[in-house]
Amino acid sequence: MTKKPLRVAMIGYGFMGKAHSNAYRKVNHFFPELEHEPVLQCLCARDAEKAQGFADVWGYASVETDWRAAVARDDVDLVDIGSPNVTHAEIAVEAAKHGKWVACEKPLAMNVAEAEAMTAAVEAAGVPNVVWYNYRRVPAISLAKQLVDEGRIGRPFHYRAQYLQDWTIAEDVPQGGAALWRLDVDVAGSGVTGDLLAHSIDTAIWLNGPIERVVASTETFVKERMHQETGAVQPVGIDDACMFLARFANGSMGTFESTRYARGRKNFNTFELNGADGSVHFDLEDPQYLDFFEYTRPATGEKVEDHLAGWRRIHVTNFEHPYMDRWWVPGCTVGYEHTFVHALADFLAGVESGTPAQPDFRSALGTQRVCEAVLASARSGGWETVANE
Ligand code: SOE
Repeated sequence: MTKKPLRVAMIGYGFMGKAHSNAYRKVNHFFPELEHEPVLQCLCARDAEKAQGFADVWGYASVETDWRAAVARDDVDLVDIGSPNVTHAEIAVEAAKHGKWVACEKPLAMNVAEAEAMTAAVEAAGVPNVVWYNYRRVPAISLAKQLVDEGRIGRPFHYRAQYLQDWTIAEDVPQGGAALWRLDVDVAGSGVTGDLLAHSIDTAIWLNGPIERVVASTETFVKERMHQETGAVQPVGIDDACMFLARFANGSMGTFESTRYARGRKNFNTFELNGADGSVHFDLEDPQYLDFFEYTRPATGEKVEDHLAGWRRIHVTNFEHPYMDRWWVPGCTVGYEHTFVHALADFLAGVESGTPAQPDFRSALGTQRVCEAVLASARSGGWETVANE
């Protein structure tokens, strides 16, 4: 099949620039039926030398140092925003105006106002759009979604999520600048709420439906840090830790906790959903497994109440499991980078079939609304209603 070239302008060469570039390079090898073929057309970043270095390693055909030039190019079809959060809105809106497809790293924006403007822009332009909430594409998490859709959880009662890291405990970690912009509120928008809980919220909404109300508490443990770019010691404006309670539209209750101060936890992203008929549990530090407790067999309604009742540990590597027929033989695992390949494959397949893959900008706007309600509640101390559509 002759493929349609999809010429990509990648904005940013950090952690996500690498993760996305890897997906563009691999996707056609493992999803050969796709009609599109990503072409690494242009890498855009402010530092020309570093941008060229990255472009050389990954095979980008050219380099731009001004994102406005990159998004205006006639030889670019898709703009991928992998630069810090503060840049997302302006680039996305401009890219949409130029009729480009837009892929944006999470969280969609600094706040709801920006996310609304971005969503309006891509929808007005009618351009394909996607947000890289990659964890939906962990095979075990996709399997959890399948179990929910198959009715194996039944009436949901509880959803609990944790997202824990430990890399900002030292007081001499600066804020701002390369690799550390996540600590600078003017660049990141918020701390763990937008960076980590946004993932947990996206997964939760996907598995358990809309969140209606939240009550939250946040803490900033280290109050001042040196800013890497100015050398000045400045107040820290981000939330270092956040916990919140949630009420879902389906009547279930949720608890969410996130911090960058959980010593020993590197990327500990877990959730558990408990329903009348079953439960699922997932832990990203053990990502090949999904734990499932079956109480009611959906086909027969039979209750599993005998001496064999118990949690089942599913090694999610069989051909029957989501995405796993694309990779190796059963028992061989896939990892973090594959989630981006899956996300890209679903995005392209969605455009090609006419049924857009999720999460698109509108879906990510929903997550942004929950984040904003969480931060508002942390300030007010009371329950906040999520401004769902
Ligand atoms: C933060 O440390 C971070 O890199 C997030 O920004 C990513 O979204 C997350 O997946 C891994 O952790």
